[in-house]
Amino acid sequence: MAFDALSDRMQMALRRVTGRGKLNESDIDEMMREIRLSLLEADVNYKVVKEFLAKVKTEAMGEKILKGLNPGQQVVKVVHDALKDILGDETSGITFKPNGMTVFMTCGLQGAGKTTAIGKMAAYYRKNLNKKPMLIAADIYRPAAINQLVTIGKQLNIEVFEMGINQKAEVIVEKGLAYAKEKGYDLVIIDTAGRLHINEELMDELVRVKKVSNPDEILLTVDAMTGQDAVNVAKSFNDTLQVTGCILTKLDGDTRGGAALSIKQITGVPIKLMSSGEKMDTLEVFHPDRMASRILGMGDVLTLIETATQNIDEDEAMDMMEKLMSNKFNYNDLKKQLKMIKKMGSISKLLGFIPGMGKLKEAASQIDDDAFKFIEVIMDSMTEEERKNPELIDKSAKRRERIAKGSGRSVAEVNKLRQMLESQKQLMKKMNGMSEMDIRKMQNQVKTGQMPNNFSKGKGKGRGQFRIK
Ligand SMILES: Nc1nc2c(ncn2[C@@H]2O[C@H](COP(=O)(O)OP(=O)(O)OP(=O)(O)O)[C@@H](O)[C@H]2O)c(=O)[nH]1
Ligand SMILES: [Mg+2]
Repeated sequence: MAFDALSDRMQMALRRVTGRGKLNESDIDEMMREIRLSLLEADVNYKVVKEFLAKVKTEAMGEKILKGLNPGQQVVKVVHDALKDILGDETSGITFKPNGMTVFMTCGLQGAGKTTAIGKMAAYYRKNLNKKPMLIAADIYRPAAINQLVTIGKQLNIEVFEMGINQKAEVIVEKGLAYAKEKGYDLVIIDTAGRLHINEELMDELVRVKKVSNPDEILLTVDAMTGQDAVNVAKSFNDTLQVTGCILTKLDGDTRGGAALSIKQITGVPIKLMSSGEKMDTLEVFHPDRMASRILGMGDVLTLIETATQNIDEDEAMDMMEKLMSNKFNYNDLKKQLKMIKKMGSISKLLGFIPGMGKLKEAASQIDDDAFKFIEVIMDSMTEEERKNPELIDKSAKRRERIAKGSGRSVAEVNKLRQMLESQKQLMKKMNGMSEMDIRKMQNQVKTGQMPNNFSKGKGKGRGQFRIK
């Protein structure tokens, strides 16, 4: 997974200070040394590293911190905020025209993931904003490039405007836009040719495409795997085209983090979207605060909830949350939950979002669909009363035997399932700092699109435990 090494080292550095009642300057210096190494190793630009450390140092050494309660946790918050700042501070939205046709133009190096990201954006905004997208194939240097976009369009059932490779890119774009307008499309995304290196001729072509299309967004795709080299590339694209945002791609790969952590600070171009897979539904809005939390192992409950609400009925999800919190969770709920998980995607991906669960990710990636099946079979062989009142099963060995027999599974497996229910409850106890009102508040913010980005210190003794305010 992306940023694993960075994340591990940062967490190690923080462990030096979290949970400590008192901190002196040398504790902080040692932590800073480790953070510095972990950032440089992740190929973060040295200027960014320097600024980052200066910021952490000033804040962490502040009088308030050293005299305050739980200084360790306060330092974690300082590091989190500094990391969030270099990632871009606030979430940068994508601009849509209030009425009429919005136009996005893409640019980027060869193979950075432009064409793939175009398909993903079209699918994402169709699903989430009800847009009617059309794509324009203006990469005229390889016939295969047009075929690739056409294939993606077919797969998503989205129209692709193309005129082969014998017209100039700007001519295709001009005609494409006129066609889209006539057809009533309200989002047009232009695919452009990739460059191996920055090259004046092709840059000029992009300038001409920009001129005829007057795009609302000029999105630079940046391969997260390329480290801080990506920053120089971004700089030259930005100098010529005044890029409005970045799409960070291939975050599913084993990237170290250099590009993600350097690009905003050095070029001023915000990362707006991130893509983490070859499938068409792997695009997400980039939230600097959540990314910072993820890197520091603070989990990402909000993204989890957003993913959940995108794919399942919101009321059902909140109902489930409330049940989990109230400790009334039973087998019927577990059944529903498994169904939801199946709808949302892999369990390991979801676990990565929950605080403290990062380490379980790998274990969970081994859970396969077959395991789900046997769990379901066992639950099917419970009576409705048993499903509603798990303690009936806990209390009676006879019931457990009957259930095992009825499902054709072993008693040990039945017991495994009981443990699973229990661990779900335990998991949620970890989040028990949230009252029902907080949950509702959060739910509303998720609904209205304004996410809370403020983490507050937990009251617990645990190291670096943060709760959503
Ligand atoms: N794993 C992974 N692969 C990706 C991602 N985005 C794109 N790819 C793959 O990267 C390769 C290049 O992607 P394209 O979308 O064709 O890149 P491009 O920028 O359009 O390339 P050119 O048109 O040649 O300039 C393809 O094999 C994609 O499947 C991603 O987020 N994760
Ligand atoms: Mg392409």
